[in-house]
Formats: sequence, structure tokens, C-alpha cells
Amino acid sequence: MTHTVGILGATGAVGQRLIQLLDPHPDFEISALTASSESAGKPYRKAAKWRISTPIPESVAGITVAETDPDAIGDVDLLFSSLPSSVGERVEPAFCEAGYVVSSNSSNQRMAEDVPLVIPEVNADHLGLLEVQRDSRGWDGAMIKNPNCSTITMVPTLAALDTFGLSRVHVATLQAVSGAGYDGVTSMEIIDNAIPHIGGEEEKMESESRKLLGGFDGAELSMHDATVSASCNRIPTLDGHLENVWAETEEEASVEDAREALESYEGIDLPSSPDPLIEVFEEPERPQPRLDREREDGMQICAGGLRENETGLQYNCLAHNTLRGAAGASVLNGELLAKEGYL
Ligand code: 2RA
Repeated sequence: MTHTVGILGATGAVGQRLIQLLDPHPDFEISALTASSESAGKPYRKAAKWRISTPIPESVAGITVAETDPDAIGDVDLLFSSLPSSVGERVEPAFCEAGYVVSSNSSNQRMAEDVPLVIPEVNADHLGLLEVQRDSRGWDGAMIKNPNCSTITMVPTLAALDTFGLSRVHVATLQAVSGAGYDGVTSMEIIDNAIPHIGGEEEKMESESRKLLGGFDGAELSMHDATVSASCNRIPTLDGHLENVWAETEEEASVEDAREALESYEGIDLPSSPDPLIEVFEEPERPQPRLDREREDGMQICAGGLRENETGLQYNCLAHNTLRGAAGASVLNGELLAKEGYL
């Protein structure tokens, strides 16, 4: 069954990736696009400064951009939101109150106790929180969140290693400039530099990871009891968050044990090549995230560089931050909503 979808914040970096992923998707048909008031009323091809390697799909180029307002977009089965957090905080609940189902990449409400924060491979069972949400918020709609792109890059690998009882995690990230959006940090600003902080990023990784890895008993969530500490850096690469992880586990885990756990985990690849960046980042022609299909290039999470030392396991993980980490994450959550009958 094909579901009609809309995109809130369709002209930004993640909004454009959402269009790239949703246009070829067999389960979704884009029928509404919203952006700022300045863009409203224009055909999409005139409203967006398109910056993706694949051209604006013809099916989208002529859609008239609407105001980001529940009264402006008509009936769609599902909304994908890539709104800035400050706008999403105000606008997303209004869409849920109007009865829309929202799959959001926007960082507001991710830690709310009645909002499912989901990576389908890790904690699809947390979707049951939507029943709690409808009771607590009294709305007919629903809101599901995907985590921060740097969190998504790491947490599936932690979930794989949690089989040995995760107790303590340290992570240092090397994050691409596209994570800051088209008008954030430009690669020219940091062409020969690295920026040792990304506002609020560490706190997001530390709290979101524990929520994602925590349990859900059908009524409330429990946070995972591992401690997580993060240090986040911006480096002059265009796409791709690379992360160095140190993971301590209660049970002894060798490199072989860890490799086996990672290799057998849904959506994680251990690339054979010594340079996963090259193997993963051939810009995919038409990436299509599908829960039930082999990951296309740009949608897998890579892990490698496994080492064991006296503090435990050390390894690297890598993901395309806008394809897998932001837009793709929202699309996979949209697929899960459809699969579980919420659309
Ligand atoms: C970043 N993870 O990389 C943040 C938001 N996309 O800037």
C-alpha cells in the first residue's frame, strides 16, 4: 500500500535528502512540502537551492510549497519533519493535535518520556509508547523521533555489544560539516582546522544512547544503566560522521566475540577495505533505505578497527550523517510506523 507523505522543512539539507530518499520509495508518495513563509507559494524548484548530486525529482519540482501550518497542507498519511528544533518545538505538536502522524528528525522532545525515540534495528518495541502518548497528550496524531545523527552512528554497535553487558562507553566523534546544515559551518571555514565542540552534541549522545538502549515494559521506559561520555568535534569533511568508541562490558569480550556480535547485527557492515570511508561513501545513485532489504550504499553503519585493551573494546564506527543519520533514520521510522499499522 502506498502512503501519501509530506515534508516539513523541505528546502534544508535534511529536507532535500528526504526528497532524494522518498522519491523512489515504493511505499511513499510525496504530496506536500512546507518551508518558511518566504518560500510558501512558490514551486519547489524555485523555493529550494538544491545541492544534492541527483537532480530534483520531476514529481516534486512543481509542487507548490506550503506554509508550515496544519491548515495549509491537506490530508497526508505521514509527515516527515526536518524543522529546526525551535520551530519543531512549537509546530510539531500542532500537527499532532490536528491528527497528523509525524516522524521527526528535529531534536526537540527526543527525551520526553511519552515520545518514542527509535532506531528500528535497536528498539522497535518502544513504538508502544505511542499508546501512552495519545493518553497523555490527548491528541489523535502521533509523534516519533529519530535520534541525533552522531547517536545513530554509534548506538547500533553498542546494542550489538550489549550482549556482553555494556557498562561504560566513551566516544570521540569526527563530524562532517553537512551535519551543521547548508547554512551552518562551511567546509571553507574549517578547511585547515578542527572545532572541538558542537553545541549540545555531547549531551544528546549521552542521554539519547541510554534511552535507546533502555527497556520498555508497555507502560514506561527505563534508561540503560551504562554510563556514556562523549566528546564531539567538527572536521573539514563534507559527509560522514566517524566515531572512535571505547566500550567496557561486564563480561569479558574478545575482538573475535565483538566482531561476531557486530557482523550479525542488522544494518551493521564490517567493510573489508582498510578505508571504510571510500567503500561507504561512493555517493549512491538512488539510495533506498528499506528495513527488509540489504542496505544500499550510504545507508549502512560501518564498524572496524576493533582492538581489545585493558579497559575493554575499542573500535571505530562510521555512517553517512544525512542519508543514514538524519533523513534515512526518519524514513526507516516511517516504514516501521507503516509496518506496525500506525498509518
Ligand atoms: C551535527 N549531529 O552533526 C548534528 C546535527 N545534525 O551538526
